[in-house]
Amino acid sequence: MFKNLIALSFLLLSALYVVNCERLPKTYPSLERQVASLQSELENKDELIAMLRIKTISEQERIEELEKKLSELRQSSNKCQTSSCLCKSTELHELKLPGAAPFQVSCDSSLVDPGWTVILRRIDGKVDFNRNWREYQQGFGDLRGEFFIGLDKLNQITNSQPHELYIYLRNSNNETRFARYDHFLIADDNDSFRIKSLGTYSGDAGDAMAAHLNMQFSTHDLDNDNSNRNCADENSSGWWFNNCYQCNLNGPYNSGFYWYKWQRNLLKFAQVMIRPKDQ
Ligand SMILES: [Ca+2]
Repeated sequence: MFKNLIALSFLLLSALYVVNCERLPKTYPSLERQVASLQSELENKDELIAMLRIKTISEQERIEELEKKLSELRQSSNKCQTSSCLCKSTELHELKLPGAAPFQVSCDSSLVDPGWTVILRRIDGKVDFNRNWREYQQGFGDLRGEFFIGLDKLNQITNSQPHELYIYLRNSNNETRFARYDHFLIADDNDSFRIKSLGTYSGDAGDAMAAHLNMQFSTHDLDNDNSNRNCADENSSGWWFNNCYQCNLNGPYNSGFYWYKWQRNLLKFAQVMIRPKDQ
């Protein structure tokens, strides 16, 4: 619109000049200055429009970038709240995995660093760990005290995304050790919840789980061990027995609760935890 007005003005002035140039010789320099001024103004407006166009494109890019960040934050927040203990400090949390009914888990951020889901805890021997196959499959105990999460849940969680494993131990002298494995994966019921992977070991407790890698789970009523005997029955607990064990964190609290790679004495406390690996 503004351009059209300028152009129209220019035409009118030109026409006036043609018609009146002889009659208005004294006004000619003045008109010429006005035309030059209007042309200059027009050029300035063109520059302004070009600048505004650039600014608009830049703002659009910024909006797209912010929308992308918001979407990432939403995804991350969703992950935090549903599929693991990440972003949860302590206590209980309802875990939701794709294709599975939600269930409660115990979260821990106090022993090591944040975001761990506790899968096994031994504190005082109040809970009986001499259980049959069905009980180990479903889990048992008290999430705020001693418990085992259950083999079905271990299978579901470790298959939902890659997980690491952290085993925290304490003896009767209050000394602590740990064993960490960077890729923990448990098979399903059809493969008797075999330890399919432990990943790489690190820690100061010794790699006692190595003897149990690739072993299926055994209970007194389902012997999957590598021994001629029934390790679960002899040791009053379910575990991934081989022939029979280098560690048994489900063993009787006062007589069979061991991690031999550290010591031959009984343990006093154990907490086994898993957490999604950094992608
Ligand atoms: Ca056997």
